[in-house]
Amino acid sequence: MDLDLRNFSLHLDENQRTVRRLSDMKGFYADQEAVAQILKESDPVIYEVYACESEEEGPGNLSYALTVINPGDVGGEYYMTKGHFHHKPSAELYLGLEGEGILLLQDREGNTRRIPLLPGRVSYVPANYAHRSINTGRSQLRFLAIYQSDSGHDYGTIEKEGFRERILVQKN
Ligand code: S6P
Ligand code: ZN
Repeated sequence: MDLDLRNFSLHLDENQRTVRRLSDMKGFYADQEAVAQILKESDPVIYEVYACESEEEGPGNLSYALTVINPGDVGGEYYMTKGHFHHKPSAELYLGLEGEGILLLQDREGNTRRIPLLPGRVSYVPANYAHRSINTGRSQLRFLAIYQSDSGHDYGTIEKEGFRERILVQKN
């Protein structure tokens, strides 16, 4: 993946792509009737991740990944990532590239915080916080994440316990 911020061109490598469809994350959404209804017709791509492992492996090295979240909602709950803790407490930087969204943080006690994910803005994920990204806009949300290569990803805790906050489409 090459990233040219001056021209805002992104060259994505299909070999590094992970696709998350609704069927991969059914239980993450609150409205199970809406999930079932959508899946009767189609299985939309919620987000994609293009991950780059570092050239050097082991403690002290960095990895980075580009995430693309499509616009949309499931029963009024915006498209979002699964969210995870890092096994090894380690911070992470997010750089917003396109679109608008929210970075939802939650500590081990369940306290939450919302941070804007916007183009050109660097958002900080402190160590020991679960983090989930939510696309609250009408276009794709794209951001680059930079993290320690040996962070490790714990998805099980969030899959089981969820986040205490849900980001819902505002009804006018
Ligand atoms: C990795 C970093 C991101 C996420 C990506 C997808 O530490 O936080 O690259 O992996 O945004 O989210 P998730 O929760 O499916 O890994
Ligand atoms: Zn992370």
